[in-house]
Amino acid sequence: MAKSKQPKMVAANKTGLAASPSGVNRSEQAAAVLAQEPGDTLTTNQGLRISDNQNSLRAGTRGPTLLEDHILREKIMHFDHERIPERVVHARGAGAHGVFEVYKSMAKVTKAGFLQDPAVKTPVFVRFSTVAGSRGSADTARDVRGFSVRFYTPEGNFDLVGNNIPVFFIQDAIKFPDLIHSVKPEPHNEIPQAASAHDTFWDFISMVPETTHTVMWAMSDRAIPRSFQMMEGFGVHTFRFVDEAGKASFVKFHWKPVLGVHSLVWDEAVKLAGKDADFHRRDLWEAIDKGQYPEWEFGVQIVPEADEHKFDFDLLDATKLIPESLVPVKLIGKLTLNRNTDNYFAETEQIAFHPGHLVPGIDFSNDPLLQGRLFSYTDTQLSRLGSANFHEIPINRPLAPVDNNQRDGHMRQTIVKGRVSYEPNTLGSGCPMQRPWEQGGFVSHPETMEGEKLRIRSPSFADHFSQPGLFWRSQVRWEQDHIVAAFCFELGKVTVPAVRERMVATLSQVDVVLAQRVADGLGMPVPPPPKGAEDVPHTDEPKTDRALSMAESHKESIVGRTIAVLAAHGVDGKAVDAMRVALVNAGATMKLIAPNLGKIKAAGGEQMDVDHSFPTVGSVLFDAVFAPGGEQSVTALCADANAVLFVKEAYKHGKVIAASDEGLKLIARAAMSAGAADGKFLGPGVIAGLGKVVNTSFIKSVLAAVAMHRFPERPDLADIVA
Ligand code: HDE
Repeated sequence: MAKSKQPKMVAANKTGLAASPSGVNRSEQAAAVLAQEPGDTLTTNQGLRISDNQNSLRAGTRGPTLLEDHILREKIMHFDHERIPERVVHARGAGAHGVFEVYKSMAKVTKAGFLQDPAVKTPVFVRFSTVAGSRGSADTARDVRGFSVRFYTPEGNFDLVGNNIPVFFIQDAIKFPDLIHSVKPEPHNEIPQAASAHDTFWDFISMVPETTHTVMWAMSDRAIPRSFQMMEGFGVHTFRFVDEAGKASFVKFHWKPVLGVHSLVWDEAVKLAGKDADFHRRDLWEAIDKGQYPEWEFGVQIVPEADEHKFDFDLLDATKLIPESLVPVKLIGKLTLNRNTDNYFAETEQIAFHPGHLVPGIDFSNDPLLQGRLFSYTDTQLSRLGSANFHEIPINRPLAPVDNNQRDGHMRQTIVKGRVSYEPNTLGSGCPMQRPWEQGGFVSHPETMEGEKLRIRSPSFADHFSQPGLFWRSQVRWEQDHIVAAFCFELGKVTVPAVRERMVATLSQVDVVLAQRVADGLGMPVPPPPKGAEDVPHTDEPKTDRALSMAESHKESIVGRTIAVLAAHGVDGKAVDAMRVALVNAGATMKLIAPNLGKIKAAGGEQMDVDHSFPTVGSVLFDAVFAPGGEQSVTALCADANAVLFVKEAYKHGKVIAASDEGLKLIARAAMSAGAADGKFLGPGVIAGLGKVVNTSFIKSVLAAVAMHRFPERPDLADIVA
């Protein structure tokens, strides 16, 4: 019998996280939780060593199983209960650990401890999600993405539970269940999964004009990001910063991705749902695994309290953003994700975010949507995680000491000693004691309140169309084209004509050209705006705002991009190697795709490993395509329908197509098959390298083109058959 080894117990901090690569010292929490590595002896949950895990206990070799088999019963019982209810929204998510560092002290505006010292690395856990789909749905559905960040600060957990879209559909929390019921699969038949393109969603949206702004964003390519690493994050609501002296200012929170903001195109997103439903979570996992840590800069828009009423919109209205042209975003820190989870369920599934998890120096505003969220998040954790003690699950434990008089409850973990569990007390020397603001206690910002008790929407929330118009006007032509196409797709799936009509009438209040183009796509006239539309307040200032367009995003880097190289036997191996070196040095990944797995023999006789065969992948999984030369290879690929489709699709999706030497024939073959004018792909983003040698200037142009991300402005895309 093998010598039995004790299970290795790894000391971890209170969050249950083993020492992080960030070097954050959390050893003082080490005693609280032990993360475990698998040992070498199989046991029951009571530590009993198991001698046979293959056969249940039965009466005779062919007899019935005995109820006595406590080992079988324990194992099956645990298995039966291994699922918890999925989140009612944001069910599908992916998470990772990291650190946050502030650039310089923000003491002038907030006393929040983690925003004071650039030398401090605050541990974080981030969870990205889609909203509507179930846990097993596809990553690339058209949807808002959740962007939740937990800061484990010495003053307690601060959760910034945001989205990748800066505004929200509704103004008042009381409408949230209606909104979500409308977008979720319809209740009678549970169809469709993870999609807003159905009657009930558009029925609701077309009846509730305050949704228009967020709907414009949701119909843009922001709702189909290329990667979690390439999307922005927003706190959405207006919060407050409060300084040591108690002076408050309003603040909006932003996350700006270092890799820029980039998206998929719709046809790609649809195909990806089949080719790789885990496209986004895989991308995040692999980036961290490779040490290419995803980064975002933390930004704030600060508005002095005195300026609260200076805007054409209400700061408390979550359907409005503050245009960056009016209040610039100040970048104040950096978030780096540097460690994948050890266990998806224990960490990503069990983390329980809450917008009410604050630290002194950060406070709420009276946004009625935010106020409603403050009830919902604790409430939902009770049914999801099953106990009032969910804060004791390792991923939810604050680093800050937890000391109060709460005891007992389902699955209580902490054993608090002593007989005192009340306050005030003398038997426990008055402990634990409350702390005033000066000693780090949380004090709600004192705000003067007066008014009648009413169910009413403030008239300052009434302008539902100015900002959707600003968003529309700020998009470049191809972005507008994609928005029109998305509306045509979604409303085209609506079966009730009256819903389509109401929605197009709504769009006519945003922009007449938008409404006309969508109406044309749906084969209907633009209906007149609803009664009273002329009385709705409206402003066309500012005219545009650069920050609203993804076309303006920076495009200097190809980090995180994956480039497909199409090859068969006889490929120009030198070209492949030269490209591989250049891409890897620039932080990208190259994959060799061939008709079959295994190895191919290059023209020079060298063997090359194939990463994927054509039938197992598709161009949608890659950011760009390179077709190297080699007569034999190119001849084989030109005769391979999968290879030709690969190039056509990549072109149709606006991706870089590069070819050297005979590789150009494959591009020509694809262009011919795609019905391109004169049998040519016109570009931009089509890079041809002539001659046998793949030289520096060719490679440079390929890298520069990949950094541009996509070329959706290609004039011939509509004609390409792929
Ligand atoms: Fe949420 N939301 N929400 N939400 N939300 C949840 O809490 C809710 C809203 C957001 O990665 C739930 O733990 C109400 C805005 C994210 O675990 C639930 C209202 C924004 C996540 C809930 C809103 C968000 C959630 C479901 C209207 C952007 C995923 C599971 C008042 C600022 C968190 C859970 C994670 C999750 C309620 C509106 C973002 C039911 C009632 C606005 C990113 O409590």
